[in-house]
Amino acid sequence: MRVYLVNPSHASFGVAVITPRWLFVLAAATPDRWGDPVLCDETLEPFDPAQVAPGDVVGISIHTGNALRGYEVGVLARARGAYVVFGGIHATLYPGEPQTFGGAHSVVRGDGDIIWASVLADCAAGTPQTIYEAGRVAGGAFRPGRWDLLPKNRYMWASVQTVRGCPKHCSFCSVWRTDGQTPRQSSQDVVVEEIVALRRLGFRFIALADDNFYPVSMADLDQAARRRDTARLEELEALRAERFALMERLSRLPDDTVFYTQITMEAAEDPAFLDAMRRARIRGALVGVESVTPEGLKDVYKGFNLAGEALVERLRTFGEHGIHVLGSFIFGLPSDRPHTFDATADLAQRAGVTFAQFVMLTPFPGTLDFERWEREVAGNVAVVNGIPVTRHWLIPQAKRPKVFMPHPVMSAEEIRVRTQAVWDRFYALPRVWERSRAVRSWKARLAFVLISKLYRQMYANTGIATDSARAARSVRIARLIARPCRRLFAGAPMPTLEVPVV
Ligand code: B12
Ligand code: SF4
Repeated sequence: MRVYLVNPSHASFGVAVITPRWLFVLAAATPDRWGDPVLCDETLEPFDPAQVAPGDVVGISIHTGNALRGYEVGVLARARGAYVVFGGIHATLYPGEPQTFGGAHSVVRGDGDIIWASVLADCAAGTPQTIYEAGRVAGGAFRPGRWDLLPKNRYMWASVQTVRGCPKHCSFCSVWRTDGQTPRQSSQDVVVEEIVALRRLGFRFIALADDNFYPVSMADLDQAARRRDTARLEELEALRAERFALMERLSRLPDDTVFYTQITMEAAEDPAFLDAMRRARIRGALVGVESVTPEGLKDVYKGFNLAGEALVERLRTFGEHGIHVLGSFIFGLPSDRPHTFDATADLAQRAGVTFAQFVMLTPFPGTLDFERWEREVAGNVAVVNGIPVTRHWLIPQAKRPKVFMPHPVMSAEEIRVRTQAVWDRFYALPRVWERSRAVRSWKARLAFVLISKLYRQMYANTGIATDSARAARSVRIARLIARPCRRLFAGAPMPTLEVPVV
């Protein structure tokens, strides 16, 4: 019995930005008795079903955006006589779909780290269960990835996870519901050993695939203190202390290592935390700014963020401590108006964010926004190819409409055009060149420009373009830029690197 793990994608670039972590984690969860699993990341090249033999197991991971391609792969694999098992966030939210559309024998809901061995044993015995309720694995039980199975020279960044779950409850995000609101922190030994394994292979750039790298804020500590909840206070302080301890250990890794994470802007309230990040070489972070107005923040239940000038100050604080911000902004919030677009573009510039992404408010399954939207359109839902748009991910890619939250005063097209204009403005060459001052050498500035352009092509044009010609052109351009970009990220392998002693 051979084990295949497939990361579905309808577009292949030959080179990818970040390693899909689940592939390497599930590979590590595959017991030795089944041999090394065959890994296929379709963002590199399409899966070839001809290699699958009857009785093999094909594990497929789906998020909402790639679910339909995942179902195609499942059907092809099942036709070859394989056992087909789905997992990932979308399968967790809609466990019935893979059976209906993807030829699934089984669906795993939740974390696969521990249950995968039982799933494989059941398949080998010919008795796969329809559903496996795997739930949330404790932080100490997270598996490190099998990086020895990584294909050479294909990825720019590797991904390591230090914490799963987020205590917030933003309306557009499903993380707090699927991964939970209790942060689960990975063992520091596992994290450091994984990074050393990656550094030995020549990875200098590592994305920390965390939901929120700052899981305990001062407000959380104050609240526990006010309530005289000693147990809670101790628990939060321990979580926080662990973060500092992890960062201290990361700071002992080779000087040229660069980390990038996702974090709430609350982190800038604590200069000691930002300094620890800088020492740990966490050089950049995606910060969910979402909106520049208090009304917008209220719309998405993100009142803990700042707005206006206080926001500019807070974002600048990251830069002052040597941490580059990738600001993530959402357009199409109920309180947004036409002037919000320019105000946001101006603020992003003034706040000195190094990169920015401007997304349109999208009802992602599993979120509060999705539930509200599904309720509101019930009984009057548009249908494409016989499929209601509330299940838009099942509509073939070529006909799939972009689905955005309806807005009280602007049409989706108006929001799209204005959003595209903000991307154009932020990533205009003179502005990118101006921002590239954030790095020192000419080589680094050139790399900065290339990466800005790649980011824009891979993200903005393919993500929000409506016409397929523009999206196809973006894929071609991204493919061209991707190869030279990968070389810019590669470091010299350090095969003899030791795990730093505690
Ligand atoms: C890191 C990350 C990214 C990175 C890297 C992506 C990559 N190449 O890996 C970047 C920044 C590029 C990214 C981009 C996007 N992301 Co993202 N991302 C994440 C994040 C924070 C962590 C993912 C991760 O690596 N986790 C670590 C691995 C080990 O966990 P895992 O994938 O969940 O796998 C475990 C289980 O699910 C299960 N499992 C998974 N697959 C399988 C398969 C089988 C067979 C089995 C048995 C088990 C199993 O076992 C695994 C081990 O426990 C998640 C949040 C989250 N909590 O999942 C969002 C998340 C996946 N992203 C999300 C979104 C929306 C996006 C974007 C669409 C954003 C945008 N607006 O454009 C893009 C899409 C990119 C793309 N085309 O794939 C959403 C997905 C929502 C949904 N319903 O699909 C999430 C959940 C965040 C959110 N806010 O809700 N993302
Ligand atoms: S802070 Fe980030 S990860 Fe946490 S719920 Fe909000 S959007 Fe999701």
